[in-house]
Formats: sequence, C-alpha cells, structure tokens
Amino acid sequence: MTDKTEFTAALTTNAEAVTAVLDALLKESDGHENRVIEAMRYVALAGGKRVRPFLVTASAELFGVDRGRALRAAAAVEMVHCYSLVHDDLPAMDDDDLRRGKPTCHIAFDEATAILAGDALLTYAFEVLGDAATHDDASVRADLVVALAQASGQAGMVGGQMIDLYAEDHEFDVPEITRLQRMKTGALIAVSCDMGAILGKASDQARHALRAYAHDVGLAFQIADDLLDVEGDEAEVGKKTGKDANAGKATFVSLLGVERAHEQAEMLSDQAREHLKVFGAEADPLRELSVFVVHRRS
Ligand code: GRG
Repeated sequence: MTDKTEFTAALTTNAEAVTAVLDALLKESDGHENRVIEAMRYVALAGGKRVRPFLVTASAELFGVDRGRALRAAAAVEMVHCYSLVHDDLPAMDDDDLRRGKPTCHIAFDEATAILAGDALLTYAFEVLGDAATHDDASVRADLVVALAQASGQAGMVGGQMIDLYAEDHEFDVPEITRLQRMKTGALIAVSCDMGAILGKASDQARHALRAYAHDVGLAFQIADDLLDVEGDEAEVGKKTGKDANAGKATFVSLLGVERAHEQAEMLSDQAREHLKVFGAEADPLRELSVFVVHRRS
C-alpha cells in the first residue's frame, strides 16, 4: 500500500476528475430556470471528500472499466449524495446552516430552491446513468439505475433517514442503530462499489467480496462520523459538531463510548480489507480508503 499522503493525493485527483464531469454535466441555461441550476452547481461543485465517487472508480478499475464511464457513474452517485445533504440540511430536517464549510443551499439560495435543487440532482443522476455514454450495453445501464434507485429510496437512504427521524424520540439499541446506519449511509457506500462491479460485469465472487468490503467500510465510516461529531474540530469538519449529543440522539458513540467506538471502527476497517483478499494489488486503493475513512478529520 502507498503512504497516507500519496493516498490523499489520489483521492484529490479523483475528486477533481469527478468535479470536472459534474461541471460539464450541470450546464447553465439562459432561461429563468437557471437559478435551480446555479443551486445545483453550488452544491455539487462545492468540494467534499468524494468518497463515494472514489469507491465507484476504484471498484471499476478492478475490472478494467473505461475511466470516462466510471466517472459518469461516480458523478451520478455524488449527485444523489449531494441531494441528500441539501434535503437533510433543510429546516424540516436537521436545520443546518453550514455544510462543507459554506452556507447550506437553503441559506445561500432559499428553501424552495434548495428543495428543487435536491430534486433535480436526484433525477439527473438517473438520466446520466441511462445515457448510452455511461455504457453501450443497455442491460448494464438498467442494472446501474435499479441498483442506485434501491440504495437511494425507501429500502435504503430515504428509509434510513425516516428511521433516523423516528429515533429522535425513541430508545434505540446497537442492532437498531446498525440497521438505521446501514440504510441511511451504508446503502449509498455499498452501491458505489457495486456500480463499479456492474460496469465491469464482474463475477459473482468478486461482487460478493466487494459487497462485504463495502458493508464494513460503510459502518466504519459512520462510526467515524459519530466520533467526529464528538471529537472533531468544527472548522476542519466543515459543519456543526456536538449536534448528536445536544439532540440526545443515540449514536454508536453514545451507546459504545468513545474508546469502544474507535476500536469498533478499526475492527471493521481491518475486516473490510480481509474481504479484499480475492483481489491483488489492484485493490490497494480500496484498502487505503478503508484506512482513510476511520482516520479522516472531516
Ligand atoms: C434527506 C433523503 C435524505 C437523506 C439524508 C445522508 C443523509 C441522509 C444525511 C446526511 C447527514 C449525515 C451527517 C449523515 C451521516 C454520514 C454522512 C452521509 C456524512 C456526510 O458524508 P461525507 O462525510 O460528506 O462523505 P462530504 O461532504 O465529504 O461529501
């Protein structure tokens, strides 16, 4: 494996490539609808670690997928992620005014525009996947669309968000929190790997290994997120911290304690790499990512 700085450089290079694709896809218009496009661009081009796009491209690389195609799929996943952040930040949900170190979309624009920008990012993601430029095989495109839809909707991220709202005034234990987080955060992380496998028409064995890896990385990522809420520096994290404790929310950290949460994240990260044993050095970027997610500071 490469060292930490080299990995961070690779993550940045990939993030820049995805941003360039998003920039090209999100074309401005000279019509009165341009305000929503401006809001979409504000959100989608605003930075972020681009972990999900990295998972798409690194998984796709295992199967020799054309990089341009992988980047389109990566951009689609990032659009869904960005939509979820915009809607999550709205007053009706988490009511946040800072995201990625900048005013949230509804603060920079207005609530109605933020709702529309989220809606448009979500739908555009599927348009991009359905376009022949993403893959010349229509069945691959259909599989990508179904996989991302399942991960994003009621059985995945939206369902997880619903449970999260329910959990605000109900007692949750570790298995319940685990299911919530698998849906809310884990589903999009898992589908990012799966989309690489779909693009590359991977064998069942490879696809299973990637799924198992993504499952563990997703949970490790979430535990790290909960830890950042407790231990992170607001300026570095780019959003408000201490929110979970203030809201009295059950998280992995509130249930396990800080020390055990760190141990659990490390254990999941190790386990994630175990699942990659079916691959050789070509899976090193995924191995490095599993280390990065638990040591990240934002
Ligand atoms: C509103 C449908 C809907 C869903 C919202 C993903 C989500 C569900 C809410 C985001 C709130 C949150 C803090 C979730 C915990 C983990 C998470 C998704 C963190 C943000 O993802 P990062 O760290 O962000 O990858 P960047 O900015 O790096 O892209």
